Amino acid sequence: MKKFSKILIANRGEIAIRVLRSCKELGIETVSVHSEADEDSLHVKLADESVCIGPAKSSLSYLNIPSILSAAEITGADAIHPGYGFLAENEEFATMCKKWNVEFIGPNIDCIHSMGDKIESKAIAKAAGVPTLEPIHVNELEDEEILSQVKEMGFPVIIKASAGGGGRGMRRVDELDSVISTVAVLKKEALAGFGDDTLFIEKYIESPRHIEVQILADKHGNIVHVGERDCTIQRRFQKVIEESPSPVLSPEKREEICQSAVRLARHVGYDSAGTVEYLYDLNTQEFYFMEMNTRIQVEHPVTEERSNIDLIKEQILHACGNRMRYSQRDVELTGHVMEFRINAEDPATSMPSPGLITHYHRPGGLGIRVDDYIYTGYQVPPYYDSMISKIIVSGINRDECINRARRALGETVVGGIKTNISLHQRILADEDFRKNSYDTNFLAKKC
Ligand code: MV4
Repeated sequence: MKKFSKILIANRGEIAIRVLRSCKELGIETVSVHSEADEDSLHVKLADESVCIGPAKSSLSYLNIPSILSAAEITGADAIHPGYGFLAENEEFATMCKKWNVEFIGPNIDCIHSMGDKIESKAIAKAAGVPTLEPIHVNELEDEEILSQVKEMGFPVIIKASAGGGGRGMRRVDELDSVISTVAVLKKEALAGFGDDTLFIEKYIESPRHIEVQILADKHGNIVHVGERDCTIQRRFQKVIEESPSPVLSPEKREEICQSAVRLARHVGYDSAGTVEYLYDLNTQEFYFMEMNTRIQVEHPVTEERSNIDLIKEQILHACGNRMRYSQRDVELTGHVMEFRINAEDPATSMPSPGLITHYHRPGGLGIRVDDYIYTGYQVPPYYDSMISKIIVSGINRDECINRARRALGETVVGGIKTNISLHQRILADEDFRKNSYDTNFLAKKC
């Protein structure tokens, strides 16, 4: 087995710790990096060594490419794991890693590039035979042509920025009179926000579920899927609860959606861990490709708990050139798993609530996994993402999972700051959630 000797982890919080754990089990030395605000963070204490890469502000530290590459150089790291967020899907960073002869643990640069553009990735998905919503290419058309094509498509439609994401740069439109004015507003917003005013229009799905498929691929053309996750419970485009299996898919649809993700991965020459996102239309039971995320995601533990596969360990081994240790037949998915993102935030307003954790008690018992980075006496800094912990709950079926989750969240104590634990408890008590009768509008309507 080929192995890196030292990996630098270019991230913080729970994901930095999560990556450290896989490195340690592989016998690989670890370097963490930290900002001036993170000197007391657990990812610094748990690594073999740590390098300060800049001030608190992430643009000057966790996003500071020269600083991170210098840290790799002086510590002799032969690879960098970016985690998620920050530099995980940054083509320039992956290119700089190659130039400085340090392995970027992720897919090849061509995949990062082509999947980073919504219009290009959609065209590639279509070419791979993956169902897509047919786009109207706004920037290539005169106003009159846009209107006639939208009329043919039928309302409602949604206008999206090609460079947008996370719900930014998109608007639903319900009548012809608003199309041209909304295009103008979104173009301006997209140019200011992403430096690119490319827009497209597609049919608006009124009652969608967000379903995504986990992919694992090596550098020798071997690709498997590790089942799907249902991430429909979101608030303002932030995922709140993720689960697997999706309770809305028939076995036949599940096989279809998972195989289509493998087809896309094969078509683009994918060679790492990745996720293909879909909208699943509850009214027609059809699924449509949305985007592909070329990184390990926050909710990867949901898949790990159902498959018993350490996705980050495999990702590291594949980056080093090893062959996949699993065939599709070896991937066995069992039970029902849910992940609850615990955020340092006011549950009433979703505003961040950083500060001193005066007391922390994490839940335990059968079927509970906690991926966190906080401890009693830790000061949650105000500069970064507000997620402090993920509680991952496994059960034999969805009912047991829900009842176990209510028990586990009830045991959890985070003193000194506000958290969204009460929001989770309200969702778990909701009749429609329990009956699996909801779409992506659930939290906007209810909580
Ligand atoms: C849509 C849609 C309905 N129809 N596209 C929001 C984030 C971005 N990744 C895609 N999004 C949506 N695209 C069409 N054609 C509804 C959403 C959407 C959504 C999607 C997934 C999870 C939660 C959501 C909440 C609101 C809107």
